[in-house]
Amino acid sequence: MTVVTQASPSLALIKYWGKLPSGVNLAATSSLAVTLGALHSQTCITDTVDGAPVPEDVVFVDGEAQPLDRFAPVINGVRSHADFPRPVRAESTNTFPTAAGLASSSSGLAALAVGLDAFFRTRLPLESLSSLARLGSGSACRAVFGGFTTWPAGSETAEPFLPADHWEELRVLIVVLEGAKKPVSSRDGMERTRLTSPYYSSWVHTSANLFDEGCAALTRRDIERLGSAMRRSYLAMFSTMFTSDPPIIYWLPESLAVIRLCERLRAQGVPVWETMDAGPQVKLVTLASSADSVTAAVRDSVPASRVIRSPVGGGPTVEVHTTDDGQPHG
Ligand code: 2P0
Repeated sequence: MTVVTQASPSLALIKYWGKLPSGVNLAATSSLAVTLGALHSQTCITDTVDGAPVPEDVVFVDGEAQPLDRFAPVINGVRSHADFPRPVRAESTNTFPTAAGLASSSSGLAALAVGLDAFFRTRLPLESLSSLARLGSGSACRAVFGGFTTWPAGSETAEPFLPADHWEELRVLIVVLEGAKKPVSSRDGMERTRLTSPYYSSWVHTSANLFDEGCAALTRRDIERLGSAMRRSYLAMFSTMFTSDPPIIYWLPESLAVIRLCERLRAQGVPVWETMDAGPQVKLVTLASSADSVTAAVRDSVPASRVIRSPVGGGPTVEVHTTDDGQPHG
């Protein structure tokens, strides 16, 4: 049997940055996120290669064998519920740059958890898969649900907040400035921030208010208020990174050029608000009616950029492939 799953990354509008000192990937701040329907991680899970059983778990991402540390808790967690546990081979590919601040770990780990559930026929509730995906990567707990999600501080699982069709006009323009892997992983960056930034506790405190504001604005489809809360969230998050020791600076000069462009566009009345994650890319939240003009303005301003336009995405999809006689392969 082979199972193929697809999941889209979870882009935080209000950010998770920093873990509680105990537990595994428990967030210090509540986050609110949107699913990026235009981007996908695809994961293929099987238990045989060339007709022979796989001897031990192995995971590939974009063709490269991976250390198992972040994948093993997810694989073992789902497999512990299986009637017929066996080693698996998982191959994941991304339709976008990996580990470059485009939330590839959120979609990759979510696709893995959902795929393992289908592979082992464990039929776990999505809440359990969210909790298991979190063991691999915090933001992955949001990506097992589509649409808009929340992940409360300290919670083992994310929650669906609003469906994708809540705001069909909403668009995210992903401005890709560089495809290289980030110099500091999110995991290391968060821990360094928690331990060394003098502003860390202020960030955690401020973030709680921004989360409430972001949720209320999203419910009312109020892009001005949502954009304002989003902007304060990412800038407060980066302020803790800049003030860590040593500082963490993911931005490129072009990132700032896009931020400045958004300011100019807003001054002209265009509803566009930016956010950034652990990488140099900038994501612009706008409405479908402004997407063309904003895309053109970005290309004029930063010709080396690539703009990917995304609607709000749905949840993961699963395909199960068996042999012609309906029996599992192997
Ligand atoms: C987020 N980010 O809320 C935040 C905003 C980046 C900036 O979650 O250590 O890969 O695996 O829990 O989830 C990226 O970090 O980190 C992230 P781990 P993750 O989307």
